[in-house]
Amino acid sequence: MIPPTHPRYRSLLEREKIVEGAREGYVALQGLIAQGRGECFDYLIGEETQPFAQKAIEAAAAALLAARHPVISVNGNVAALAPGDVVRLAKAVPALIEVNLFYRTREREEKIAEILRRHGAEEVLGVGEDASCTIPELFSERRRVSCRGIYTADVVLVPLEDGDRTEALRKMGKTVIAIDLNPLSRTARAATITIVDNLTRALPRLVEAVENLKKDRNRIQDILAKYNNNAVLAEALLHIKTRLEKIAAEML
Ligand code: PTJ
Repeated sequence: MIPPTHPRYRSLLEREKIVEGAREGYVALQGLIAQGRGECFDYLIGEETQPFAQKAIEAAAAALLAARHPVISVNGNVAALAPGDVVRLAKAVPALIEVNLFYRTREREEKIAEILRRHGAEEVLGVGEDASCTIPELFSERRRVSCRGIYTADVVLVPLEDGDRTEALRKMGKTVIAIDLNPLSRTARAATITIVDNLTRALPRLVEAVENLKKDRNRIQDILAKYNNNAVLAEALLHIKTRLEKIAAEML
């Protein structure tokens, strides 16, 4: 039991969720490593949603609402950390939900779909035979996708992703929204919109941004036209640099 008064309560709780998911067999063991890498970047960012992330969240909301066929891709870590927020977002947009795994097994797919259904998802794509379309030029198991989902989507939200698939989806002409705490990752650089934030903070804010923008749809095109992903990534790196310089100066 982690006491709620612990200064790193939230982070430790999230770590436990990932460990529990691995024990239950739906989080890949590599997901433990991914979580550790994320924690490290979260430390550097300051464990708070920063203005560059909020800017990307607004743009992501605009892209999702402007989409003809938006899909949210879910892997093991996302299912462990934020299944309820994924379903809330899917309902708010509305968007389809698809399970898409790097370390694919039928058992993991089914367990993840079951978790999403338990959190209110009506339909979960990408499980078993449903993943019968292929993303060209992609060689991992992620290449198999639902023909009704990611394959035909125009906008795909990929929280915690690998760079190869982001690049392959971009080559197919899709808008890719990534949530990745590492602003240097290939995913972060290849995505159309990168939210450099913890998925557990970003998703509730994204739901809120979608709800607000739905009431003011006239702003959608303007937000998208003004958005510059490279500038957002540069802001994230400069934020880390300035923050570290400040902390170092305080130590001297
Ligand atoms: O469930 P599967 O089989 O699809 O596998 C999922 C993982 C995450 C294991 C797989 O996609 C993978 O190996 O990912 P990577 O290459 O380790 O990349 C994960 C990225 O997510 C890294 O850049 C981390 O910094 C970032 N990350 C980790 N936890 C979070 C995060 N970003 C946002 N929020 C987090 N909580």
